[in-house]
Amino acid sequence: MILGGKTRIIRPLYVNRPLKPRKIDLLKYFDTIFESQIYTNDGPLVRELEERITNYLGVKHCVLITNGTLALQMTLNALELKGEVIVPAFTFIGTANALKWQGLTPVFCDIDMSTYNISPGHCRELINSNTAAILGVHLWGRTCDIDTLSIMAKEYNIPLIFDAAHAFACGYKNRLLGNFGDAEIFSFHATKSFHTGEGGAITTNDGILAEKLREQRNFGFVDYYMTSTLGINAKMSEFHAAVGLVNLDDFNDSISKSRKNYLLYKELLGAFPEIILIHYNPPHNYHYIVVELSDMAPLNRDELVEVLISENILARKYFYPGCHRMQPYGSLNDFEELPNTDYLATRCMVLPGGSNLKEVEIRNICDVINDAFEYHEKIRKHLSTIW
Ligand code: T4K
Repeated sequence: MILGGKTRIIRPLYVNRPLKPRKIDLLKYFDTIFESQIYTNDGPLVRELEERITNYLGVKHCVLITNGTLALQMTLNALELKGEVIVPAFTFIGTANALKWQGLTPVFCDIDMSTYNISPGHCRELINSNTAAILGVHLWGRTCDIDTLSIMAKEYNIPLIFDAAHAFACGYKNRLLGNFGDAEIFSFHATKSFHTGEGGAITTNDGILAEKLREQRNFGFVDYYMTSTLGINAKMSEFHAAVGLVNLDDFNDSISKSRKNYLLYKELLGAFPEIILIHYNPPHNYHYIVVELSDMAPLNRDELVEVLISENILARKYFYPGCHRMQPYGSLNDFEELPNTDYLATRCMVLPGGSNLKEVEIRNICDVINDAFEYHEKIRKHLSTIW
């Protein structure tokens, strides 16, 4: 299509279409909401979902929050951090922004090429007397080097927090994420493997922290009149919790479908030695189809994304260009050097994935990649006339 003609893909294929909650079950929950007239403020469905998530993850406490960004901010606030926080630049901008909104300074760390996550070696180099905490991100559900980071955090007596926004149902050494560091946060945004439409959670095994977070999410109230802390409104509504309860019933089935789709991609992309599909260790949610293009590929990442978009395959360049090159931290021309981050940010892309994708759609996507590589010279010439 980029060279003319018609695309074979009529329905646009998005990265991570949301899981559809079953309507009948959702309406039953809505009936109970209308019947009780409790719409929000720590209602029964929020409490039920919190209990089911604690059981699912095997963690002691789950505090549901309006979204993942606020979950991060609340955690940073509850830990009363001041100064610098070491965080990878290769993440969604929301991770860094949560720090900035809390008056903290993000100090961008490079990534380890074996995990694409925070490099423990570089992290250690960045620690100084102003370091208030380490914030690791389990990008695409691949786990950070939790053991090394835990030892380091203990050694310097600083909190360790994990942004597990992508990582619901992913595990590390026989335990599901949500159990590590001082606290972990999840995003339950519509695009995540498990979602509540908008939403998030903080999980922790620290009961005092969990109690503080519960008060904090409701303006700091401990009873009708008195507050214990600087609070905010970060409550999840009953309607969002209802979506979560229905989705949780179907979640394991959804993971199986995502895994099947991931494995089909693995088989078909195996035909292209220049495309590396990132590997997942089980347990994993298999939600993201992340590929890295080697420098031997006939088209580079940006060229291939352009071709895919012209064919209605809405691939995304997550997480280009890296937070260190984005406002308010830097710009495309004014940034700190982070060699691994800069390398990956120009070579990685996310293809449509998740449980909604059909086998024929995956086959079509791989056929388009095949054609794009075959006609790479014409495509490159064409793109050079429009870029
Ligand atoms: N930490 C990390 C590591 C994160 O990745 C995120 C969020 C956070 C923290 C913060 O968590 P939240 O505060 O968001 O809970 C999306 C999501 O909005 C964001 O949640 C996510 N990470 C980020 C990676 O992706 P955009 O701006 O790229 O989303 P958008 O609207 O372009 O949607 C992506 C694709 O999904 C589109 O191709 C269309 C499809 N889509 C999207 C929505 C919203 C649907 O099919 N239906 C929908 O309802 O940020």
